[in-house]
Amino acid sequence: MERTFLAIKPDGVQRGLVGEIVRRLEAKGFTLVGLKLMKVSRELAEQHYDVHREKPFFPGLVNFITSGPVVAMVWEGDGVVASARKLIGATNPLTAEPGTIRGDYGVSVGRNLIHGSDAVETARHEVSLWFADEELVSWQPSLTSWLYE
Ligand code: D4T
Repeated sequence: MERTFLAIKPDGVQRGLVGEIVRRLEAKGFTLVGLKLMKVSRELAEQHYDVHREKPFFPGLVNFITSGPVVAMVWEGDGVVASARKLIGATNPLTAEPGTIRGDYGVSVGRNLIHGSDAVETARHEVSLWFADEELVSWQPSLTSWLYE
């Protein structure tokens, strides 16, 4: 089953949106297989955002993601990588569609509430960067036959 890495950023935690964001993913039908509240180290932040290292917003991004608690999560389900990106919405919350997390709750690209892996390969890399194998729980939700044909 496909897995993705999602992280509620410090703005999402500070604004009390952890429950609402988790609720949306659960209600959609995805399965939570890993979750932890953590203070992100500068080293992990720089590794996670390595592709943006040369961008002008990189230092601000690293400062922001290390500035407060982050809720790191792994979710599982058919097509979860692309679908979670749709639930999250466009990078800039001002242009994100209403009904998406960023579209409903954000106004600024530097405070866009949540990260989601952008491809299946990236998800594999990010899950292993943020979680040890023993922190992930494989389980079969009893609702499966009501979610999948
Ligand atoms: P993440 O990686 O946080 O899920 O965001 P996206 O996948 O939607 O967008 P991204 O990789 O292009 O950007 C990563 C991260 O950088 C912040 N950012 C981005 C910023 O602060 N200023 C900017 O101009 C851009 C483009 C927001 C998300």
